[in-house]
Amino acid sequence: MPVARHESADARIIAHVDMDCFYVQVEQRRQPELRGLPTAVVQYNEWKGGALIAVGYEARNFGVNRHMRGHEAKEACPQINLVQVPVARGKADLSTYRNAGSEVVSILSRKGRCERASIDEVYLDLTDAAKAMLAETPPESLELVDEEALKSHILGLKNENGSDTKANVREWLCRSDADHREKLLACGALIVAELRMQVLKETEFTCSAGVAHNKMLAKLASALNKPAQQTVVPFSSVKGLLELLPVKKMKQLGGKLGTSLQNELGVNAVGDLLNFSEDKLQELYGVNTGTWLWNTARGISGEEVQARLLPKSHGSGKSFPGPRALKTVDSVKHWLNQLCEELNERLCSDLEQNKRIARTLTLHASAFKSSSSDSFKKFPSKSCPLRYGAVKMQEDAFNLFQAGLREYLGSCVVRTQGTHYNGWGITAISISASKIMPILSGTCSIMKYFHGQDKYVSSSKQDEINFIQDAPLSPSGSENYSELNSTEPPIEFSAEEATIRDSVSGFNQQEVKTNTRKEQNSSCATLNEAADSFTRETSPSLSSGTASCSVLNRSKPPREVHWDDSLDKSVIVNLKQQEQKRNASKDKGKSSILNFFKSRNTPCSPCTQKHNETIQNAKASSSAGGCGAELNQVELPKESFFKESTTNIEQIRQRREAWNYRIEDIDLSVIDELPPEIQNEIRAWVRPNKRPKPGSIITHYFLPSKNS
Ligand code: TTP
Repeated sequence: MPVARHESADARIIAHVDMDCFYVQVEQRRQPELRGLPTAVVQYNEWKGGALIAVGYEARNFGVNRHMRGHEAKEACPQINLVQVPVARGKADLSTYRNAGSEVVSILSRKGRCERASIDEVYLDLTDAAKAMLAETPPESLELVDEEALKSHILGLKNENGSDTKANVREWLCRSDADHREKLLACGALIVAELRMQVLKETEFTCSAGVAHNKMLAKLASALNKPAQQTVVPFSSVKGLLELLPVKKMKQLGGKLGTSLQNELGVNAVGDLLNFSEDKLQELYGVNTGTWLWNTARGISGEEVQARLLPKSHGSGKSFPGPRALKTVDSVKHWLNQLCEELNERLCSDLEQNKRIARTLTLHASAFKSSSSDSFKKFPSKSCPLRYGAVKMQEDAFNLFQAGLREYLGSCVVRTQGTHYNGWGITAISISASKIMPILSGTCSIMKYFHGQDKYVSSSKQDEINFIQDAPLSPSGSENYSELNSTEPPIEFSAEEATIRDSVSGFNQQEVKTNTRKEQNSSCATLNEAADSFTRETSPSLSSGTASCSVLNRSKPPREVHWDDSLDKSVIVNLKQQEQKRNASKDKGKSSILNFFKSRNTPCSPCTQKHNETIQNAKASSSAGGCGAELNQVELPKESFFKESTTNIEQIRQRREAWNYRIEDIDLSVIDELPPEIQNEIRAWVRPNKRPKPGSIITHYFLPSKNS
């Protein structure tokens, strides 16, 4: 549902930047001999030449469009170059495109708040930059205006009597009698032109942009003049822009709501909405949507540009149209395994580079039943707490699938194995990771966890995954399903085969900034920093009596579907594996985890220092070897740091105070979801007459903050 937001009276300068035929440009940069030639990118599946997913502008001149397959494109334009999307694990691998998008974002974000809205589009809030320009070098004072800015399309600016267009634009940009808001808009246009030139210079990519007073108008404007152009929307031309705009072209109106406006109210253009009062629209569509429609008709939108350079979710999916539908449990399992491997790799990379973790795993599928009266029934989407590690994720995804299938078939019994056709088929399947949040180190991260975690996070046993949430498929059907947030633009799932464009779809976490940082420092350092959090967060497991890093051994089945388990062990194993690959040549035989401990010279607290010392000691007694062996050998002496946790309540309180941690800060509603030993201890805090159980491990959940 659209959300009506109050638009501030202060002028804002918002830009929407959209790359031109993005995948084609990426391929043309990779193969410069394709530049200037008709080119399109086709999907992995080769049936009829593969589905076109991106079409270059030279090819568009021949009538080639995205709804064609390769063969049709060849008919329309025999000389067209069809480049196949890169492939990994039997499916499209979009990492090259995501990374290319990151390059662009890193440039655009230099001038203002930047929201990465999809793999190739970005919103920018340039209000501050525009104000600064107006104060320091107002356009009217400029002797020379950039050529790129002079090519701007200013909506509503008349070019009378064949006058020089650029001269007109120059005059508009440099007006001294314009009102403050329009002057800021002119500054915005100059800034965006400069940014676009910079993008071209640094990445060789062209982009188009819209510059307006809000996101909605900027987005509409960026599509008006492509490729490599920009369009500016002064207030005075908003009415003209919306007057004839087909409702279905407006963001949020492409689906059922737009159809309802057309069918029920005869509203075909956004401007037609002006005929309805706010009351009437509220009466018909509810207060919020009614107000949103009323505002939209007037070009009013208070939606903020969110500071977001990283994706809100990651998704991986594949479709199996027509005869390729998956009809056996085994085939579904095979593909789920591929998707999970990819997703896990991306999540680990996100964790390593951005120190973010995802909380929720969701499975979506499109299915059919061969004999059914309710053949339109949708395959229910299923979610569960996300556990890191490909194997765990594969298990969970498969359990989600089975639960969905049971519900879909209306049967309690579903074969868990088999190569036989059972009267159902899967035509698309995807898994996504959402509720991604940063992990901060120490107490802070734990606090965040307690306050930020979803109430439904379960601590149920691994094999009894709680299906905590049925995430419905998007209204438009099966295709938009890597996105869990309905306010986001839909993600298109291309007809043949798709790795879903993550929500805010599909760009990678491999932020250029982070990459640059990574290049500057050693990748090990990044990993170490990430592992820092794990050290703390793994403490409960490490201290649980049998205290040993053997818990990191992947072969040991996990006890619970719970945050600490899902994060610590397998993530470290994953990170370790990644780093081992990188360091294989120079660091043979050494464990990255142990390297990490070794490299921590500046402990943030006495406690962590002891902790690190303990592990260092343990390391000293361990021999070099493979990951599992080495980690298994890190036997933690029971008499050391962990002994502290068995002190009496007074000591705990003192330590707690020393850490500046307040018990009131614990969200008690999540206590039941913690491991039993932690529950006992927190309850003891809450009811101080009850002593914590010996062998307490709570201290490790509330490690000192760096400052204390
Ligand atoms: P778009 O921005 O929709 O299109 P585009 O950049 O190719 O072309 P335009 O200049 O008209 O904006 O999509 C960005 C990329 O996303 C596109 O290059 C390929 C990919 N994509 C898909 O994989 N599947 C899809 O269904 C769509 C629409 C795009």
